[in-house]
Amino acid sequence: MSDDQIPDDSKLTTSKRRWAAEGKFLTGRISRPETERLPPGQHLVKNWPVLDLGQQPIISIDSWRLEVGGLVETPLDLNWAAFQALEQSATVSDIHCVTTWSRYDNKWKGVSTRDLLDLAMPKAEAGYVMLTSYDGYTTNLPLSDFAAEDAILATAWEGLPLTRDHGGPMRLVVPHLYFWKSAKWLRRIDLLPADKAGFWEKNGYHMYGDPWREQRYSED
Ligand SMILES: Nc1nc2c(c(=O)[nH]1)N[C@H]1C(S)=C(S)[C@@H](COP(=O)(O)O)O[C@H]1N2
Ligand SMILES: [Mo]
Repeated sequence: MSDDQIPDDSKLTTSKRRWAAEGKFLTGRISRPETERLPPGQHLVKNWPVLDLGQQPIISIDSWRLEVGGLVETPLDLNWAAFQALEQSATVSDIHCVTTWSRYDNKWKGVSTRDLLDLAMPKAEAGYVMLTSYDGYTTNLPLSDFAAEDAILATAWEGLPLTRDHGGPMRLVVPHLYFWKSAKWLRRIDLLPADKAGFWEKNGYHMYGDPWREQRYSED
């Protein structure tokens, strides 16, 4: 068999190469000097407060699913075993909540959003992401921010399984945006052509939510 035969998966290979070549992943993260570590209007806490809509869903590992749909070449419907079989990553990042608390140096383990996107392969028209959680919560962000280098689909915090109150068994962590973008109990990721408001965004929170520009509310 010769090397120059076109493989069966040529379509996937081509689109994966195109996705990588576009370098979309590289545009989302702005690195900031250490002196600006604490964003304006924030104060540091040592504990980790719990904030949500008040209903903390109980999701057994057996029934857990993560779906990825919308503008992707390969829609995904992963069960827990399939998710655990993906490459596992570790990150350390700061939390900035719009209610003014920040918490430094949180150690996360899970699947990087980039590794998940490498599987699903966003189409060229995909520019935004809508996240939907098991409690009915939704939130939106640009694809390039979702794909930030340190964004992670976290299953562990400080070496222990993520507890239910903080979004276990799996939550998103996008550290460079206010923490309301980091959906707990994540169940579905949809790639969209245009931005669409999620739960808090429909209720007056900012569509983007950059802590360093204090984008707390839509008028900020
Ligand atoms: N599914 C879901 N995710 C959510 C929320 C929610 O109500 N439901 N609240 C958001 C808000 S407003 C914040 S500040 C953080 C809080 O995460 P924590 O409780 O782990 O601190 O989760 C975000 N993710
Ligand atoms: Mo929040």
